[in-house]
Amino acid sequence: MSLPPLDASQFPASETTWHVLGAGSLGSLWAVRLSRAGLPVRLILRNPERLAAYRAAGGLRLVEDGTERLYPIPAESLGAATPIRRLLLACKAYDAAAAAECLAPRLGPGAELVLLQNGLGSQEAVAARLPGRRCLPASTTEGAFRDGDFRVVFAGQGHTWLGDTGRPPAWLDALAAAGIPHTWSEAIHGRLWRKLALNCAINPLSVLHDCRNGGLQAHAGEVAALCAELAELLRHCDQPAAAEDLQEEVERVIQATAANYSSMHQDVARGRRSEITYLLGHACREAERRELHLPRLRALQERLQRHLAERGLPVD
Ligand code: NAD
Ligand code: KPL
Repeated sequence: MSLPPLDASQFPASETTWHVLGAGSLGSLWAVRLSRAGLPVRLILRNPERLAAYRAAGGLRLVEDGTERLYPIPAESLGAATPIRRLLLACKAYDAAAAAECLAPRLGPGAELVLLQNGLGSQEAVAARLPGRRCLPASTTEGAFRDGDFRVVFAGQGHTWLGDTGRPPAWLDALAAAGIPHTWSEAIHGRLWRKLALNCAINPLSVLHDCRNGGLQAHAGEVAALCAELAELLRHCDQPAAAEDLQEEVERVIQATAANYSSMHQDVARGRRSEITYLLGHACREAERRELHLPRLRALQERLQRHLAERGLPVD
């Protein structure tokens, strides 16, 4: 069977085309579902070499419920000139601003972006590079991981919240039709802050104690003290709802994910850069900006930075 061509230039982009930057875990998951629903999709890959590798691979491979399928979704490289109307930015937080800057000339006024980055700080950096475009932050509990080049495993059903204070875009219905469970949220910043606080309470300690999330049950006092400082920070950042019952939720998440290694633990164990700048780094910067004295959070950041530096990983 001959596969359809993967060259995006053979499929002119339309007003409704979804461009997806980053053929990694979440980008691939979104691209496949949008494409399966009959929506026009094109992937944006880093450079012509990655594009050639993608074509050689024949498309994206997604593994769902143990079954692998190939999806020959059209792709182009970052340097292409096609205008972009809708963009899913599906890279890590530390790559987001640079990617937005590269794509700025192709994103006309009124272009809409969904920002899938975890943590906080990257969304603002992206928006600053794209004045006049609508940047919608998102927070997701879906889980996926790469286990080969252009091969992604859908690991955990979840939900995505996205939004801003404007009117919900008409294309939300298409997301639902594509099987992407989501909720429009005007309070998206509160969600992002709450997730950041959970990540700050769990991820760094899981790295420093080199344990699965459940291993933190043996360090309950340390977790509780961190939660108290994180809740104080949230209240000073005008996020009182995100501060409510934080410790209880952290304990629930530790219990529910006891057998898992946190995402930061996995990054460090594999010698990969972590998103520390946009998680604990963001929390500490905001505390400093407000002249808040949060000694445990600061000490945690210093310990984590030392730990990363000893392993030759970026500390910020
Ligand atoms: P990933 O590393 O699997 O994928 C990111 C992809 O973006 C990579 O393929 C990378 O090469 C590509 N990329 C980076 N810069 C690029 C550029 N300039 N041009 C083209 N491609 C570029 O990352 P991921 O796991 O999909 O995570 C994306 C974000 O979602 C992160 O902030 C992460 O914390 C968050 N998140 C991920 C999961 C998950 O299960 N994977 C769950 C919740 C949140
Ligand atoms: O999101 C997480 C992560 O590992 O990044 C959880 C499971 C909440 C732990 O902080």
